[in-house]
Amino acid sequence: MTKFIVILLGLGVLANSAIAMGEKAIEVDANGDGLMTVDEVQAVYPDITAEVFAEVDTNNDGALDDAEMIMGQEKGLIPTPSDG
Ligand SMILES: [Ca+2]
Ligand SMILES: [Ca+2]
Repeated sequence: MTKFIVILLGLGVLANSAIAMGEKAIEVDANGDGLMTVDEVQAVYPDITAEVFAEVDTNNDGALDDAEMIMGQEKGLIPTPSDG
């Protein structure tokens, strides 16, 4: 029974962090189309240059999807919410 509760708590932590990432993506994605253009990114992170944006935009379609955004944050190219 205790083990079952621990598993439930673990799932809860995972779900919360996933929701937190989703909220951040929505915040940057001003028009809600699921992609973050350079204008949308710079509105939230004015320090992101076109060069940095292009580096994060690994498939070169001119916009960042959630996977590219998370990868950019993991590389330290895009500030994460915890950076303040
Ligand atoms: Ca958008
Ligand atoms: Ca892209």
